[in-house]
Amino acid sequence: QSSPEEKQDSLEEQQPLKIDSEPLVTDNYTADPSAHVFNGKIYIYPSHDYDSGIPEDDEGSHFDMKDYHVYSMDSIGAKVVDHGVALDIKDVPWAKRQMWAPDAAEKDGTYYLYFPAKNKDNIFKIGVATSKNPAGPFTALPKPIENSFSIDPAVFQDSDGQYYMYFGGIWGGQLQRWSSGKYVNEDKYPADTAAALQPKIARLSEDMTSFAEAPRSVRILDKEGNDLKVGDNERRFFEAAWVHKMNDKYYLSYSTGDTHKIVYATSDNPYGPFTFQGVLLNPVLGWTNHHSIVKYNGKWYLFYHDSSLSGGKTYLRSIKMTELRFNEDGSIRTLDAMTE
Ligand code: FUB
Repeated sequence: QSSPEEKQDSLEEQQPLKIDSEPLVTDNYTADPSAHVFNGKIYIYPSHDYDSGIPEDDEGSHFDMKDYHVYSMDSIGAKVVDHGVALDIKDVPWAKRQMWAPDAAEKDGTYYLYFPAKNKDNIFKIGVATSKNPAGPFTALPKPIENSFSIDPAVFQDSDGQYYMYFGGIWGGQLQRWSSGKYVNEDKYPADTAAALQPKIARLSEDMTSFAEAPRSVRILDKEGNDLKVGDNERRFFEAAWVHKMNDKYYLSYSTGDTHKIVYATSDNPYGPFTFQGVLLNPVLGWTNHHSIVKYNGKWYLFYHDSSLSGGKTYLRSIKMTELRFNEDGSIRTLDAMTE
């Protein structure tokens, strides 16, 4: 029998698990997959990449997406069905460009598609569209969610029936421009030693189309209880927040952006603070790393993307999936995707 210290050591020495999955979709470029189980099937809500010809820059202008498709699978490993265009930017009165990573939720038989896009002033806002079918087509509300900003909405339904939206992303995602509570058209970051910018959370109203409260920051702490710092690029929040709950623990996973990893932190409360735990997915081929986690028939699955199908073009990505493995203590095994 091993002592707790020895067990800890062996977990720390664990090697990453190698994964090598095939793209789920090969006739479109797809990214940022948000997966959900609705009516016993797996539905995937990804971004729809295409080559707009816009040069790459730090604001992500090359991600100039203009519609969404929804995909479904009857079960794990089943054929992936493309349900066609679920929402087109021309049908969203307030949105002008860059339909980035979406998510979806269901309540009382209505499906809600949440999506970020830039408005006429080049400011990211988060919109909602509804449908009676999880595959769409969706009808957009005429205005974005009041008090919404930045990118990457992820809606988590808690066991008590409450829904929370996590959102935000720095750099091109503009979170840094809202530090004062108002939009400032300038990219200023706190010093490297200051607390990092944090993802936001807002509980959704009963109607699912508005915030029930002002968005709050979600603190992410190290094991000593200190906020992760701006200069801690290996661990601090960049974009792509996702929350799942396992054994009464909330797992917040997110991308570290310029260090290209998906990492995770845990908490006993959906509002946090969360304590940083480790790396869930090492860098993939392409600059961005973005994922979702869903339970299906008792197993947990990671949906992610890489740029393998386009031969490494960062703005032409493909969604993939693999099983996620947990250790007995609830920690997540690190996955190593192929990078070339
Ligand atoms: O797909 C556009 C953006 O790239 C997403 O919103 C980010 O999370 C990153 O994956």
